[in-house]
Formats: sequence, structure tokens, C-alpha cells
Amino acid sequence: MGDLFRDYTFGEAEKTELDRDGHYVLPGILTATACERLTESLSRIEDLRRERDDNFPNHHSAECDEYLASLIAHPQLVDLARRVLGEDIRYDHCVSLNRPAGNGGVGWHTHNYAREMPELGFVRIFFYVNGFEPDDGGLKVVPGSHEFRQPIDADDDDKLRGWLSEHRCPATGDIMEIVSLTAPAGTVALMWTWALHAVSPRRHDSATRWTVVYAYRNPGETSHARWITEEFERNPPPGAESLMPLY
Ligand SMILES: O=C(O)CCC(=O)C(=O)O
Ligand SMILES: [Fe+2]
Repeated sequence: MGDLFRDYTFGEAEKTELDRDGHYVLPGILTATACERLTESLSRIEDLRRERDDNFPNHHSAECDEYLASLIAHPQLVDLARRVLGEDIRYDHCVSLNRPAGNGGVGWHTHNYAREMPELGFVRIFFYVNGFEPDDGGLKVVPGSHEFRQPIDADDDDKLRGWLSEHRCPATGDIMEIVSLTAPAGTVALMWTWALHAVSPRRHDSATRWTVVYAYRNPGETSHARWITEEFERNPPPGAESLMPLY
């Protein structure tokens, strides 16, 4: 299998930052070949979605494309997921997040997993294949917000600032603020699933933002985000067998 990542560092110091902030950005680590293949696959998913006029190709992207499926058990991706979650992990979903010109982005939200069991982690690993600028399909985060481990949402930044003004980070007592990230092409971003995040609209004169997320978790709870058909679970891609079960 070809390399997915260039050399990068994600050791103890970086893991500590991920645990403190709720996210960690690895700029430009996808190889040029991986970016090419991802762009092809994600373009195909986009065509398929238009043809079918439903969300199946987005929600089950790996089930619609062999290359995307092959990455579920890619040794470099599994290794990264294990550096975050430890040894015992499961695949949760592979969802395309392509944002064509004029896409409205998405408001502030968190994702639920094992709310009462902090020992169970769930990490979203975003591949921002052609990157983004802060005001152009850009990921926004609130460092420290994952510590709440609770559903939080807000339609826009002003509403969220209202909520933030009344809350401190439960772990540190610090004031929390919105941070707009920047991602050069080939960026991978890690995010604990309970982290507050949102996406700014894609500009009308921008190319489609090609993005896919691979999510992994420690088993132990049911997962609402787990978009895997029974057929895919029964016939997993080579090497992914042990990653597929719910528990
Ligand atoms: O499109 C993005 O960059 C992030 C979308 C999102 O909120 C998610 O996948 O959880
Ligand atoms: Fe999200």
C-alpha cells in the first residue's frame, strides 16, 4: 500500500496538546499521491451524490469507493488513530465533507459518544486534501470545549460568544475563545469528538473543498455516528476485519 503520510511528529507532547485543546493540526502531511487519489475518489463521490440525489455516498463514502475503503486499515492511519486512542480501536465512519463553491458551512456543534464514560475516546481524523482559508470553508474550534463532554450548539459565532462568556473550561478554569484554523493542502486535523466546532461558508469563487473524515473510537458504547451497512460489516476491506465490530 502506498504511503498516506509524509514524515510527521505526533508523540507525547503533541498528544498532550490534543488533550488540552481538543484538536491538533498536522499541516500538509498527506503525500502528493494520496492527495491525487483522494481528489479522484472524492470527485467521484460528489458525482454519485448528485446522480442519486441522496446522502448515501457522503455518509458511506468508503462503501462507494475502493480507495477510500482501503484507507480504513491503512497502517499509517491506524497507527495515528492508536497514538490517540490506544491499542483497542474500532472504525466508526468515513464521511465525505466536500464543500463546493457557495456551500453554507455548518454551525457550532459537538458530537456525542460515551458521555458518561470519559475513558472511551472518539477521534475524528479530517483529511483537508486541498486545504482551506479561515473565511473559505474553514474549520473553527474552541480549545478546551471538549472537556464539557456535552451537546452544545449555536447558529453563529455571536450566539456562541454569548454562551462562552458564561462558561469557563472545566479542566483549567480558563476563558474559552473561538479559533479559526488555516490548513494548507494535504492537512490532517485530529479532533476529539466532544470538541465544539463549526465551518465557515465556502466562497462563491472558490474551487470545491475536497475533504473526508475517518472516525475511530474505543469500543464500549453504541455509536450514533456509526454509518456502516450490514453488508460492509460482513465484507470489510482487507485488513479492517478487527476494526469493524461495534464492540
Ligand atoms: O466540514 C468540515 O470541515 C467539518 C464537518 C463536521 O462538522 C464534521 O465532520 O464533524
Ligand atoms: Fe462535526
